Amino acid sequence: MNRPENINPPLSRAARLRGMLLSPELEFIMEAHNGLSARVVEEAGFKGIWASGLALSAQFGVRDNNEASWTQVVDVLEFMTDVTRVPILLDGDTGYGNFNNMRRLVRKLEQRGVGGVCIEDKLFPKANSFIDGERQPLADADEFCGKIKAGKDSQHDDDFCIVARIEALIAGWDMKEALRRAEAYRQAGADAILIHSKLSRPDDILTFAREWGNRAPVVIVPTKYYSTPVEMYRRAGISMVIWANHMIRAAVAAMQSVAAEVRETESLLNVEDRIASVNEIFRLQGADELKEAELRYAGGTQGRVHAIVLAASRGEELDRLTQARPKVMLPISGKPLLRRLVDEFKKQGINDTTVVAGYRADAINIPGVKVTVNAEYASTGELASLACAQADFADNMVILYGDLLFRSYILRDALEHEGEIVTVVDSAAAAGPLSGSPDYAWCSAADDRAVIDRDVTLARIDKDPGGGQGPCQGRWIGMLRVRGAGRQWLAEALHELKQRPDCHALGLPHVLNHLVQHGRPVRVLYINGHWLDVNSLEDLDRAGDFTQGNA
Ligand code: SPV
Ligand code: MG
Repeated sequence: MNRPENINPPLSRAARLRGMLLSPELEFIMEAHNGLSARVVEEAGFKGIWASGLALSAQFGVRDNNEASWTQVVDVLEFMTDVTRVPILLDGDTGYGNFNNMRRLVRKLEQRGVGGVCIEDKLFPKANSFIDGERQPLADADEFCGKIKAGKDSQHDDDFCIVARIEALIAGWDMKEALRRAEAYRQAGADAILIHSKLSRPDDILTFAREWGNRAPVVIVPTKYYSTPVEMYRRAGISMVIWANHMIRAAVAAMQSVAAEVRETESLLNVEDRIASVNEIFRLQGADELKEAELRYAGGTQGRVHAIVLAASRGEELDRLTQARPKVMLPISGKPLLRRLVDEFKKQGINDTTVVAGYRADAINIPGVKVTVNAEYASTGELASLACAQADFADNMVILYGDLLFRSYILRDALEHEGEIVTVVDSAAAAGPLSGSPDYAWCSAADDRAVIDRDVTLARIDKDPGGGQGPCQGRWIGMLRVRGAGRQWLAEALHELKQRPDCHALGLPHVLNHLVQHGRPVRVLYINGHWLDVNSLEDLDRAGDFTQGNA
């Protein structure tokens, strides 16, 4: 297929690094030492990154003497290239060995998307140029030329850049030696020359640039002569400036200041506003992208189940026990009912829970649940409570009363059921009579405990045991599972029922009957005991036994 002429493939990072070295503009790259700092540097607008040997060793907490292995360095580079698009120039020290190590280094760097490497003409293991520089031995120039050639011969991408760094001025040699080496390295194939100086003024650098006369791009590191205006470098025809260690130094200063202050004041108050927010860290980590990916690949929130717990009522029958708290906060064997429910949810991987509270909503203090209040709880039923949670409706949810206790398999089976709307019906309760105000259920077929997964649907739910046709098939336990189209059916039912003048008095059974009447298949999952709800003091005793495994 012909490519339209005006569309070019994006340039590789190596090509962009090469472009910066060759451009007539003065270019700047900034140090970074891990994925996060690389991202910060790119966001600040730098067109390239210096993966500094000093900063990389420092972030490991080791010295800049090749104490970190080259593969450890390359592993960090992978994190850096993963989160950025701009080219990275690695400070490859001496190439971590001889010509052969250099060949392997170049291949590995290309594989990880690094745009180029800078090697310096010292001996392995090297030391930082600013520590006793003049006592540092230089590499033999011929041997170093072999290393450059070996690197160039092993690169696959023609644009991969090898920058040769001259340490002659650092090691106490003269300008002549620096120029002699620069020319030899250029002839060996170096794409640019980095001339390093530890003077506090740029004199050496400017002399070198003048004598060099642009035979190959010149790169500088003005760590020591930082007060020089960059305009001087422009005029001197310098190609690229490396700000070589300023991210690691900024991080260290900030960490020292915050650590000291928090240690001293035993408080976070003074530091909170001057450090990055947790949300900013999430942003830099790319949390939003993961959310989008979930939508694309995991069906968004479809995979996640949201629990909605109706817990607005006081539980009057429990009298003084519920004076200061709603029923769901009553402790059963030392643990509030709602806490037990949330623990059951977690067992099934449900981590999103909305509780619709009403009576003494303020007393609901279970961590990790969202509390929504039905302010009209005293004069409305469950339909109104459910409507309060409508904003949290999900494609996959379970809706249940807050006073339920059940064995874990009941929720698990409800979640595994494939129906769009599934009611859990206890067939053991069909024999009745039942205490409390049970919801009797009439179903398309009775529970045949010999057959698993029969396609049974709900016909009606009623508080009156004579409210359906013939004897009921069981009791709805107050658990409803909704998924896929079921969510829409439920929303429509709520909308239609809210138009009724008696809507304030309607409960969940009305919603289920409405769905059935409108031809929606409300499926039945039969169980046989293993649950209870808490309505009376008697129930409370039984609940204690239940949670201790005696019921
Ligand atoms: C580095 O950043 O590790 C460098 C530059 O090599 S310097 O520390 O200035 O030598
Ligand atoms: Mg270095």
